[in-house]
Amino acid sequence: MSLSDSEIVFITGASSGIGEACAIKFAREGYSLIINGRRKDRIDQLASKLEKDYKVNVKALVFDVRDKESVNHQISSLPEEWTAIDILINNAGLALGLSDIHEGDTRDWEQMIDTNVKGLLYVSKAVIPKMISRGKGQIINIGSIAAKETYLKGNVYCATKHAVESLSQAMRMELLPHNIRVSLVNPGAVNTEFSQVRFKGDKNKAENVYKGYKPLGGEDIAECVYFCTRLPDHVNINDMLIMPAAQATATIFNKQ
Ligand code: NDP
Ligand code: 8X3
Repeated sequence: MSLSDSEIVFITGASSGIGEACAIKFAREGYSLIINGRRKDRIDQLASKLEKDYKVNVKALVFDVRDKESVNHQISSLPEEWTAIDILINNAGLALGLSDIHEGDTRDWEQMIDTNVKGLLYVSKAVIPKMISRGKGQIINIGSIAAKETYLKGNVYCATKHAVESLSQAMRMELLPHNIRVSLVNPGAVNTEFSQVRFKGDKNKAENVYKGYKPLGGEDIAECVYFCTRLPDHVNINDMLIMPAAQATATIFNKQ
């Protein structure tokens, strides 16, 4: 399908987990994709796979969402035919560490705040003007159960996701006159690279998070994100919370 005949979806953090699953879902449905992540090898590999398997148009954009200049440069340098972005999925994000606030590593705090909050803002600010000029668009922000609850030792990560919830509300209000729909999609436990990143490569700790119950997979969240985008134009999902059936709250699980 040519670029002008398909909608364009831009997914940040598509090199693994939920973002990658969204990329595969939207490619399967025939969308053109702009995929982002820092790991160039992963992003290039995914771009080739999507082009080959689904015969879709893919643009790989390797940048760090924390780097404002890079975000602006990469998005403003998109070839004209790639600039009409219909759907932005702000997914890039991470948790680092799990510790009481007085024992937290300030570098971890900075990276979480810079990625989950400031990165989301930089990308959104670079993409929204064209949506406004086209009079349409949709933004899906990936929040978390951590946007709804604060749990012990989750302090700064939870705060960043609460900020994502607040920013989603702000975007929904301020972009309303411009016909831009904004959804917040909040997953509970999803088995991705999330815990490997949080525990800095400690495999045992990471695997333990998903033991004794069936967690969500990235593809479960991709289905929900896709659902938000396929509703009629007069319908918007403001806020969605998706949990494994075996998880009631951020910390209460039915583990066998
Ligand atoms: P993964 O670690 O599998 O994926 C995270 C993605 O974000 C990767 O593609 C990573 O790519 C990208 N990323 C991280 N930092 C940056 C950065 N600075 N610039 C660009 N890309 C970046 O985890 P998930 O798929 O689980 O996480 C995706 C989102 O879902 C996050 O926002 C997370 O907070 C949220 N979430 C996850 C849950 C879970 O249980 N897994 C539950 C609720 C929400 P790269 O390293 O190549 O840059
Ligand atoms: C990721 C899920 O519960 O670790 O956002 O915060 S949790």
